[in-house]
Amino acid sequence: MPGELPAGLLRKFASVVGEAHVLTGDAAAGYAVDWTGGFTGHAPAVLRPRDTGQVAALLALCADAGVAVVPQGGNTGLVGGGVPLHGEVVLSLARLDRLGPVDPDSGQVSAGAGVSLQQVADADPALDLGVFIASRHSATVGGAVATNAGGLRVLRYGPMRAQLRGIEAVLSGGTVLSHMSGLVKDNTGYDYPSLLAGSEGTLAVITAARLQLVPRMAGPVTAIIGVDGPGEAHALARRAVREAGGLLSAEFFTQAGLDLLAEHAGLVPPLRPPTPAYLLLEAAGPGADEELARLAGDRPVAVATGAAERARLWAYRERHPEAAGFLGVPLKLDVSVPAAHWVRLASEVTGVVTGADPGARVITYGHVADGNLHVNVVPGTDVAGGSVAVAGGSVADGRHQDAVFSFVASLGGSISAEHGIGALKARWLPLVRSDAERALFARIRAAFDPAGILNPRVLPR
Ligand code: 2HG
Ligand code: ZN
Repeated sequence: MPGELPAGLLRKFASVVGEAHVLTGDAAAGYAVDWTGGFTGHAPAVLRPRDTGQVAALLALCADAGVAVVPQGGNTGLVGGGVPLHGEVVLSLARLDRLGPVDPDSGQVSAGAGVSLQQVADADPALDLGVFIASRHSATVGGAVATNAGGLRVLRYGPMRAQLRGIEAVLSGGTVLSHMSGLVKDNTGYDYPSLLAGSEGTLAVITAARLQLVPRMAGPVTAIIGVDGPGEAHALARRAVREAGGLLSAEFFTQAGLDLLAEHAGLVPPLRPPTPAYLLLEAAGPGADEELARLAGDRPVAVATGAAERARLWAYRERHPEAAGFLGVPLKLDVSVPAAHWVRLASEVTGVVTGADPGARVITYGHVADGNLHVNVVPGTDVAGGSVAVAGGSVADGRHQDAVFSFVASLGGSISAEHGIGALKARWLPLVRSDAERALFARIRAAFDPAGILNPRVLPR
């Protein structure tokens, strides 16, 4: 196996965390593959610290030995940024699972990196976490901050960065940075917690976050409205943003994805007869049900108010990340464009992909109101590399990314709306970030991680 570690270093790791928390061989294998199965690497060791002090001690050892480290949370990332594709040591933050009490005055809570997003959301019955993602039961605070996770309520509450009121993190040499007081107004220099949000494990290892909770919405109403395509979905979502004061979500999916979920996951379609596309709206507060009914007009619609029925409607959208996986190992491309171009993106991207690979299967869905579209691609079988992981970790041969990302860049968009750059998109960053920007990224990175050991293959160095 490449990159085996000296026995002396493994012993030093064990002296910090205990032998039971230095995993090697088969015990480490599960940490080396991502959720999609598209990225498989090898971890010479997985280290499972219990607290910030142990993280600091381990990082100091790694920096001394020049050993590269990939921090890992719930391993729900979709771009290969949290798995050891080049023989890095995995630093699992799962055991940093301390959730503090909710401060009733500020509505804030301090959470260890390994606390799941669902645990944070459940911390106080009157409050909620603004970030709501399908993987919330496994995704953890550290990873969600490190990738600046978005999700299903960004139009209302913003991404993870917007929930952040403080951070604790460890630099690669072992220095602990802590700024957790949670002040809303605090102009005392650089806002490095915000910089760590979206840094994909390249600047420091996040060990805890101070999070602002939001009031839990009473009486949410969920509706799935049948529409004739992206144009109608977008126009209706735009109206919903303007007219429905309590709007929480506006989500899009198509019959193609629904057909897969019906066939492979047994979901009974929400509307009969089926329509080409669907818009899921969720709103809360007084009059939400009337607002959604007015927006739906005479279109086909399914409406739910009770928890179980709402969960049933949400499943059509929340299970979409699984849909393409029933056909093969999917490439997960999460792109965004200015609002004015979203309809063009959603209407044309399938043709753009099949222009590059006629055998590809494409499932699109996403967050209409914030310009984000998920393009899940299962490459055709004749593509070199096919649907298996290749060296360096990216699935297929790059032609799908080339096609989609060039199209998105031509529309003034981003090649990552919410999942990050990771290994999947590293090659294409220059499409959307200038030489000057990437050079600045590298200088910021060198300032935080002079040893160059933190997730070295992700983002420019
Ligand atoms: C979602 O919106 C997630 O469901 C995952 O961002 C998207 O799997 C994907 O491509
Ligand atoms: Zn998403």
